[in-house]
Amino acid sequence: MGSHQIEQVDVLLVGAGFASFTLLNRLRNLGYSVRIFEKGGASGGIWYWNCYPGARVDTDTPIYQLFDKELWEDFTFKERYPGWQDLRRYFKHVEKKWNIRDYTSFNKNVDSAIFDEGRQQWLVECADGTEIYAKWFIPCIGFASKRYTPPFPGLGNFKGDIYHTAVWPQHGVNLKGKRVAEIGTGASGIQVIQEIGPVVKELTVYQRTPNLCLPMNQRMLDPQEEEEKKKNGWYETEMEKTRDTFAGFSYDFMEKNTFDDTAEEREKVYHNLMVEEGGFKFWLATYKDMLFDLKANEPAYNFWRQQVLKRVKDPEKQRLLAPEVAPHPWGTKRPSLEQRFYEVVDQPNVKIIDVNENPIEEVTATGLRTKQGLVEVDVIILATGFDSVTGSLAQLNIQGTKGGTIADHWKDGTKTAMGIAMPEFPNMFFLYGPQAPTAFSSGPTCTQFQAEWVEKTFKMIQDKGITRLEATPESEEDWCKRMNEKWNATLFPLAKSWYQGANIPGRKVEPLNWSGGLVEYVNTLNRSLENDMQGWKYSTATA
Ligand code: N01
Repeated sequence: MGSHQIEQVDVLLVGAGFASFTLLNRLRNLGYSVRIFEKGGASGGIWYWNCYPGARVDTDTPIYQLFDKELWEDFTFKERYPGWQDLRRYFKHVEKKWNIRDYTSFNKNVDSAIFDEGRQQWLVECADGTEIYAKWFIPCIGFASKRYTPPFPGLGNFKGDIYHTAVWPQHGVNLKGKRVAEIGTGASGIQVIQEIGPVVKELTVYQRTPNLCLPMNQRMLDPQEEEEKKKNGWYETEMEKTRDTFAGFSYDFMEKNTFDDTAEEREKVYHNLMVEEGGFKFWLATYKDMLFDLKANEPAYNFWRQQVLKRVKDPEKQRLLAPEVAPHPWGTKRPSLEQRFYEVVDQPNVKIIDVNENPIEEVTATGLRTKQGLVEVDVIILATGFDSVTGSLAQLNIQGTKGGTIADHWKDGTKTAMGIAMPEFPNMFFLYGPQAPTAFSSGPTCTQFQAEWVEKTFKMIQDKGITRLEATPESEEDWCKRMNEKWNATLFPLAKSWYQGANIPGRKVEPLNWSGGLVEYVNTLNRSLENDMQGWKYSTATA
């Protein structure tokens, strides 16, 4: 056979979720040829993989979607916090409206990308051998695409079924009447537990750190009411508000410190945020010093604990779920939004084992052994999370101009220029990844603001005739310094969390998400384009 013709595009996007959809639309409108390669069999990004029982988003309508009116004017979610099925229905809607499928190849697992200096292009290769040249390479693979399974001794010997929440079977699993072990109480674990607790025969939860959950206050949406809200401008107003907030929600911290209020006033504020309003307001619409000052954090934990104690009757479960001494400052690990979690774990068929007191010594053919003895189960559910934030990109063989991979670039610590690019990796941006507001923001909001900047940058690329664009080392250095300054001013370093990579044994503990807020983030991105693109070095076809 002669040499084969390799397809060439202007822009290759990896992953078929919010980020790549909005980028596809924007860049295609600028006249670029764009393709999406997606590893899964359908679009939805995390909502393709996250289809475990009870999986749903914890950002409320209308902001968990793309902000384009043409998309939301004729689509309405069923619930305030949509579940994975409804989110998939949404992605189908966007696909159709924007004709995305014609530009997307599914089951294309990108596993290598090498920058070809001669052509000034990326040669990208998939696991099935597909190759493509792209002038611009933009992975949009999120922060949770590398799952983590702890090395429990004997896990391979288990004769029953093992499922990880991050790769739940697309056909579903019937757990009715089964004896189930569930490991992990992060967002995925909490949702699984509250969903399956009522249907399984026995559920044993292996908890390492209690999740300081907040009530979701879920409700069905009334389609007519939503239509009214669309007509009277509420959707647009809510979406617009996200531009001025710390985390890209439609609400923000109060302009008040905790002790500006009396104890009685505080109680009312906390009650309103946690019980009446629900959702993340107790976290992100509270006193502005709660995440910065340990003293200010204490009353928040105490209030939270009293609410939980009211809902859990079993004293041992009270001790494990809402301990007298806070496991970490409130809000420094991701709080989950629960629907009926505390009532479900309080059921007699649900048992909690604290793995700090009783580590999992061994998984046998029939169950899990701790020093309390063997618990025999039919199914093990691993809700043990991800090699979060950096794992997604670092697992790929993406080689920069000096031959090293991204994992090599980060061998002494994660470093990026503004959480969107890296020196030595020209003509490449990444969205919703390390050192961006990522896990401290609402996903669609963060990615849309990043995509707006990418669009602006591509306009400059066109205007200036740029063929190669690379972040400067100074820009990277400056960003890492600012990452640390912002992080160290908060209470976040005090929690052993995946926000700083502390969930993976042996991994360097370091800030992985920008904790300075979205507004400052977007301003920094924009400033980098000023003064003839001061944060970047570039060359043009004629240079
Ligand atoms: O993962 P996690 P996740 N032995 O890392 C425990 C998004 N998300 O899939 O806390 C025993 O949070 C670990 O314990 P500890 C969202 O951003 C969103 O739940 O480290 N246990 C923890 O309890 C979310 O925050 C949605 O002490 C072990 C759990 O496993 C992020 O994804 C839904 C262990 C892992 O929790 C990740 O969520 C789902 C060990 N050796 C996901 N190792 C929504 O929108 C780990 N654990 C609602």
